[in-house]
Amino acid sequence: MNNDTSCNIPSGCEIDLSPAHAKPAAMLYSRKAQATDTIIDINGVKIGGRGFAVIAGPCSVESRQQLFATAYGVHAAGAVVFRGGAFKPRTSPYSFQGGGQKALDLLKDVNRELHIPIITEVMDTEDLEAVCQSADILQIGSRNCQNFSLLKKAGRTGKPILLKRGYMNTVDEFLLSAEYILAEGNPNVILCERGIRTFETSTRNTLDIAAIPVLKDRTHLPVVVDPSHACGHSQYVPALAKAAMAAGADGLIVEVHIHPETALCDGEQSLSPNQFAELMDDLRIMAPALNRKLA
Ligand SMILES: [Mn+2]
Repeated sequence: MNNDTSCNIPSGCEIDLSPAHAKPAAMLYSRKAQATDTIIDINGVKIGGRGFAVIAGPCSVESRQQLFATAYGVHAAGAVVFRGGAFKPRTSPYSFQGGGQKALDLLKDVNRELHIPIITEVMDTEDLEAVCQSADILQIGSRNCQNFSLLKKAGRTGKPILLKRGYMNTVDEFLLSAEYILAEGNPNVILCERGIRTFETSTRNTLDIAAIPVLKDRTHLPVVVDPSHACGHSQYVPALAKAAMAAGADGLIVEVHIHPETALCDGEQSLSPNQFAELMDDLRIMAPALNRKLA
């Protein structure tokens, strides 16, 4: 038996062991790095600061008719950014996976007609270029909150990014995911609390309302809330949306469908355009008491 392991092994190391970025004196997301709130400007639509920005639209792009009818409805009610999924991270491989490039083209058409900024999810680095062509804001979903290669590459596009909290991620982990984007030189990160997984089953997830003041304390980045995925039932969405505003969120992202009962995805948690308009009316009444201004 030969115990001499040093024989014939060359010395030195050909692997670069240094991290891609030198650690800053303070985390870029922190109030120490920047005391004042970040305000992200998307073609004149501001997210962060005193304004309260509401993003709305269907879970998925299904057809031109569905998309435009919903877009006109939410736009008239005061939504300032339009959402719609083209690439869907579905739990089952046998569920509708999204309309892909055709859906992206329809979103671009909505943007041209209504001059409303578009947000849509990017699931894969290979779709980044196509999504950047149609979207004003890239959404990184809950399941990809710790997909670090996607975070880095999406960060490098320079596009504003709405990062959803992973449903099993602590606030610290969530902030470090945001740091990945910031470290790429992209300061335009919007954080989104969308519910975490707990033992409770009467709602789809548990909206972590406390995460809003915690995040506002620890970071200068804007914080929006997704009450739709947090609870999973449309009848609870308005209450959670109002709680989010009261707790200090900078905005909402809400699922709205022209016909929730026939939606291909997340219909049970989608508001109709009329229900959405009622919610906006309530938020408009609440805002001055909270020193907020509905954008
Ligand atoms: Mn959805």
